Amino acid sequence: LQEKGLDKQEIQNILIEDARTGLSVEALKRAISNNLFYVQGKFPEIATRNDYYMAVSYAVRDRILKRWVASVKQYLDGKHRVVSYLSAEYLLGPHLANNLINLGIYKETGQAVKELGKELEWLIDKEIEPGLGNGGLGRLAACYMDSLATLEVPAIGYGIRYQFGIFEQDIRDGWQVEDTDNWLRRGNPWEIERRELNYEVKFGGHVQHYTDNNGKFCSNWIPDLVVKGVAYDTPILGYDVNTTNTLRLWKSEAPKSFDFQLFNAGGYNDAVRQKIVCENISKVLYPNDEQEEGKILRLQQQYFFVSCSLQDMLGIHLRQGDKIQDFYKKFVVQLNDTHPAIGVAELMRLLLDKYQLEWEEAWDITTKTFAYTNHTLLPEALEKWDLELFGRVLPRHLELIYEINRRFMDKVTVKFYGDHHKIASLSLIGEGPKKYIKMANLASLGSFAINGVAALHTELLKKTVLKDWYELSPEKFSNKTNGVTPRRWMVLSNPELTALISDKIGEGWIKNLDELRGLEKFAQDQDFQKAWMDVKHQQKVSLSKKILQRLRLRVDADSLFDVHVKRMHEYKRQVLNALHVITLYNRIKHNPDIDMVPRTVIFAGKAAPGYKMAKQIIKLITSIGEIVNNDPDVRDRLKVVFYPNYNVTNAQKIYPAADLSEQISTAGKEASGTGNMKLSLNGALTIGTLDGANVEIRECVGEENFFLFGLNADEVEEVRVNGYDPYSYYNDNPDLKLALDQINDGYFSHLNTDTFKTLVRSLMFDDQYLVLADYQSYIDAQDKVAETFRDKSKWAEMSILNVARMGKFSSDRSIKDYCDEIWKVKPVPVKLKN
Ligand code: B1H
Repeated sequence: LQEKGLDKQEIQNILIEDARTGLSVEALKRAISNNLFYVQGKFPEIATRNDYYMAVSYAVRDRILKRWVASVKQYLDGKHRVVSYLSAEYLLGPHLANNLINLGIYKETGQAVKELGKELEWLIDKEIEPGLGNGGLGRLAACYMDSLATLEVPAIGYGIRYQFGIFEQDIRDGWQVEDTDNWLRRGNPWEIERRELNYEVKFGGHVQHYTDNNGKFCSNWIPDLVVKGVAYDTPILGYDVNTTNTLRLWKSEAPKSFDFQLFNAGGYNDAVRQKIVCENISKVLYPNDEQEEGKILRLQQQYFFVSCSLQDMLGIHLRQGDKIQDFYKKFVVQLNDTHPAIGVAELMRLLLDKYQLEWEEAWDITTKTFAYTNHTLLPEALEKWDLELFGRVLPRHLELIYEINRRFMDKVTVKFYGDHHKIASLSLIGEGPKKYIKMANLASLGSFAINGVAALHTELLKKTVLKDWYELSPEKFSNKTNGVTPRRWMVLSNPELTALISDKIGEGWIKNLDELRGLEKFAQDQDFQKAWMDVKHQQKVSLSKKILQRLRLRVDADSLFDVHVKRMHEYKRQVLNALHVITLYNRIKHNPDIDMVPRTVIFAGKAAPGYKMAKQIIKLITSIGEIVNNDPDVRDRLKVVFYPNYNVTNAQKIYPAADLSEQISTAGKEASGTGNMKLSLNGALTIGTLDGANVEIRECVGEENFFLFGLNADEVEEVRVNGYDPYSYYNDNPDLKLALDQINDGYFSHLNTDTFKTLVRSLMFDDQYLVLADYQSYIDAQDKVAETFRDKSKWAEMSILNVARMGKFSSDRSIKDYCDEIWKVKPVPVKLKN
């Protein structure tokens, strides 16, 4: 720099700047040391692993902040249209490695940390992941945030900063036990608290009506509780771009800390209690996946984050000097299922009561703003709010919903005169012993677009749950098949396969997943097949080590890794898989010398704490494992693993090691699935039903590379209509009968016949999810899997072809489709000024 003729001060400035933003090993090293010293107040001799983790993270964050500031400035200066994603869940997973990859400094940081005498992997493994979601829906939101940034689309994700995320699962005596997820206990270097950015949110009380001086009819909501929402921002950096979007999560607090003047001695206790009530709203994530919970606190959570978010958007819009009428041009608001659907009524309230617009104008703006994604057809997941409860929490919104509905019903009654059934079905309010509000109807009416998350799901939506809405407004409907981000789900979690692929076809596929197609021509190449299977083997060895560490169970890395990982749910049919395991076990017991393909069957997944049946299924799996894994007759031919605490961190270790992906839900029940995509992308072959996105995966990879079994959605319906009798399947199939009898008789439960009583009864006499009907077809498909696995070269070829044809399932493709067909937004490349 001296040679370039810069003076001392200028050089000094560059060095300081470099320590904040430089991407070289030297700059990173200096940055990490600086952070350790100046942010943590530590020096190497006394610094803990977490101190180093924090120091590295802050160093990385500095580099992201530079891009973040540039992005926000550019969005505001250019008045660009912005996507606002409203989601009650974001299942982000660990940040550090992902940010290093997206910044392109993984290697450099590894080297810098090494030169400081530590290992980067050692720090990455230590990270506590933010588990602010239940399963697929929350993880989808995280993949979409990654793709939005990578595609350089201006976007804000809004949600809740739960103090406790999804519970930690432990297995004791074979049963699930829950522990709280205190993810913030060591601090969170990835968020920036924005104390100055806060909004008040009202709850309860009553509404006054009056006519103002101009004769205008006005409403005044007098709440009995006011909560403050404080913004916590997490930068979301795209891959290989400067674009850095914002994930803005709201934390609830009491509006003012104790205002002692206002309280007498008795009031003090009330004040403390109020503070706790306020803070409770963002305290904990509801751990139910696809089971609605009609609790007041849940409604408060939904309204809390939606109100903060809409106030924030309106503020951003108006601060730019634009007309309130143009709000929908600035923001398009995507509803991630109905959890934020109250936004429709809230935007109406803000436009009417705060900004004094007329009804028609407010409704016009509102219905041009929102778009709604439906994620499930399961009736138990459809959100309904008891009207009386709703009115107690949100009295003004109840009035508004009545008025929205009154106007809508007027139109519908004319249009469908006499069709009472249809009119009642379209109403926002359900009648019955108790009235209730139908959130899917509020979302559908208030949105200009409605989409399902896989082709089959969207078709079924139009035929069932949203049939009347489809007939009313077919133009609103479209399909947007889910996708997953290849950055986290390949580059980060499977660096070995990433290297092998990039070696053959370059790195373009990371941003343009269709380029994987280039692998097709190597599918039969012997050397490539070998290298491919070597990588898989290496991953299986790694996972085996984890299993040994965690469960003290030895598994054979040469065996077929048969992987069934997802939330525990009856419709996902982990029980069907368990019946197959028992059947394999019985074959061995029947013929101890049987020549069979060795298998390691790996399950993982959390059960909602209140979901008895799902918990019993976990116990069934662990109980089968106890018998099978300890039976000397079995030797190395069969092992059953229940890997505890399935989360993003663990998923990243499991997917790369999978040979076989279990996607065996009852046809018509899984809206899409995304684990199916991640597993296939990592080279697993799928055994699956024609459900959710499986249908499209099979179309893409080719039917010859997919192990299909079971009834399709139409046949499932037909069986039901004709009167399904599970008992007859039990009676007619000796293998199935034996397996169920064993469970029933306590073969796997120390002869305790109570343990699985409800489970067996439910299967034999009810079987909502047609497990018994699909049993034989599943066993046959599994036998075909095993036969195919014997031919290593064939298997490798199929695996390569699977990966080569997964391009469609990148979340980049999903997001492009949303941008073009629903949001009408364009990329805004962000330039860095140096
Ligand atoms: C999905 C949910 C869900 N669908 C309610 N619905 C929840 C519903 O806390 N709640 O009340 C939580 C989650 N989750 C999943 O969404 C589908 O089952 C998957 O098939 C789909 O892939 C995923 C993403 O679209």
